[in-house]
Amino acid sequence: MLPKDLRQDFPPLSREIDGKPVIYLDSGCTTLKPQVVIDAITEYYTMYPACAGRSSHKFGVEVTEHLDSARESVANFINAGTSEQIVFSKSATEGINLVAHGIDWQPGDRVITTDHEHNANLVPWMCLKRYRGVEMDKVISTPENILDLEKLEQMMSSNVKLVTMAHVCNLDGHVNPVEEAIKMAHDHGAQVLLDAAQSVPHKVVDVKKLDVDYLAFSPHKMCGPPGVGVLYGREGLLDELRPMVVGGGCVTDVNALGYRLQPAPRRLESGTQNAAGILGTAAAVKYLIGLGLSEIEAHEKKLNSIVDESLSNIENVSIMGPKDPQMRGGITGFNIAGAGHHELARMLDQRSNIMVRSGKHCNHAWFAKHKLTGSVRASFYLYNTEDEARFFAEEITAIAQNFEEHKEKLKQADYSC
Ligand code: ALA
Repeated sequence: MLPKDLRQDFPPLSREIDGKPVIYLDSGCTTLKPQVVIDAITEYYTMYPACAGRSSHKFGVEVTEHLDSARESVANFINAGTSEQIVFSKSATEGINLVAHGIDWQPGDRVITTDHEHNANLVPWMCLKRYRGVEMDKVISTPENILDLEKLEQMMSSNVKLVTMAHVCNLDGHVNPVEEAIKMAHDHGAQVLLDAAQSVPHKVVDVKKLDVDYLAFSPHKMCGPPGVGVLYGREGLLDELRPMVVGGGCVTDVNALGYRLQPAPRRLESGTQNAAGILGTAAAVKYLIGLGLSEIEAHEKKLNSIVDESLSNIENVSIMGPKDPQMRGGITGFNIAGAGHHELARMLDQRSNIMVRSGKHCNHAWFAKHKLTGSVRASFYLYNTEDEARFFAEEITAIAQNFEEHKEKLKQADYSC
């Protein structure tokens, strides 16, 4: 069980807007940050606001030590063998690009991804296809939108260099069978990159147990600050990636003839690092470990089941992904027949400060393929309560029963402000 008083850790949850509390259900996009994370960021600016890994004065040494220890915490969090296997980038997107542009692609090499990837794990491969001639294919998912292992097996061949997929889908929260996919890819001599932006914040992720080659995730989706990403690489692999960005920090030596790159991770971290963000990330990791990832996962599933109990009985509501809410983590993606997703999101916001995301959720290709203009997505996290889940379900039920009337009110409210 999560502690009952943890909501006090999140300053925005004490806000009231128009006399009503805030119900934040957009954690799949970015989470709220607890005070300990805000404090860690502030500590950098107030105590040792220097460059890490550069200057030998006291501030420089302090910040370098804090960053080294942050790298250690992040490595332990996902059970990476050593902190050298952790690269700090500016986002998970950048981490994925470091792999995409770092691998030594040869003519005829192929990448296999899936048909439900977020743009961050699709556009980099499209880009390789467009500019470098790397072949790229997508596995068509099962009717429940899950990775189809049989189809993946049929697509594997000796020229597949990399298989990549989301660990957890950002549209509907389903977990892909990544252990089986990783084994299959390795049996065919391919490496695997997991986009773990929607899994690492919500469940125990152990890179050794997964036996994965690369894994990227986003601290800002797990109580940390934006502007930092994490890329994990299996021992030895990061040293083989060609740096995408070079300059200060990635070299041991430069002379008139050339340069010598540092070993990983620094060869992939050119430029001054986002020290405040990395220290905030370490604080977020500590916070999540203190609560327990298994407890967080169980809590989110409970909330999703509460919502599902009501929504699955409403005729004009269609929920995305697997039928069983236990298979959708903390995400409820849905549509109401005849109702616009953006209108629905604005209604929830205007009526009751319920903040959800609407649209294509940076997953344009999936919506294009299914001829849908978008969906509404409620994404729960550790600070949401059962009462909030029930209230959200009641609000959707009320709107679904009489969308047109609510739409009228939305228009009036829009014109009045
Ligand atoms: N990946 C983010 C989301 O799903 C942007 O909302």
